[in-house]
Amino acid sequence: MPFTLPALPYARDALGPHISEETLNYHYGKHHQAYVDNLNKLVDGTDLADAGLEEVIRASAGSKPGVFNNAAQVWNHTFYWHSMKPGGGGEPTGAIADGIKDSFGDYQSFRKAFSEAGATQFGSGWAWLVSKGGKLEVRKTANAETPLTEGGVTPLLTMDVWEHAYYLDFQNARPKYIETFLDNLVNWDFANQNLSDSK
Ligand code: MN3
Repeated sequence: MPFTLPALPYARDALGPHISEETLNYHYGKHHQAYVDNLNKLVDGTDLADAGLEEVIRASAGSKPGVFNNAAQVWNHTFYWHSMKPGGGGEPTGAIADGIKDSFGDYQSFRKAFSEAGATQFGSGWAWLVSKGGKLEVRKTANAETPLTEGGVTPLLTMDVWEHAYYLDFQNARPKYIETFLDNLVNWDFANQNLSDSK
């Protein structure tokens, strides 16, 4: 079964004015689609052709970089689209709010750590909020790297900091994009759901 591009959880213009329809047309319609298409070409006729996406990611990590990069980017992007929602942003509620207080002290300390992870990821990559052993942690990963390959870690939320995620709307101002992600887009419902599923 070939991999397919998962549907966006909202319309391509729904994140405006923060992230434009034009960005979604390229980022979702071209980049994410290309990772799906490349992955299908790379696994066609191999023993991974019928494997699930997460299985392909784990099986190719460290051994088949072409397959890994495309498979992980398919997964990371789907996770990223769900990490945002129209009318999102602001301080979390529910179990995530309690977890952030418990693990970081307060929301502002989390915000600082997450923003720094995104801003200091040199070149392309991702910033993450993950759950590990009952604590919440912030991570940054390079290129297609994903916390999925790390045992005992549940990704809760991600932010794409590849230039293609923000260049059309923010040009080189990655910190402004990060601020916008946190203030106007982040989907805490999704993070709460992932935290709840991990227990
Ligand atoms: Mn991207």
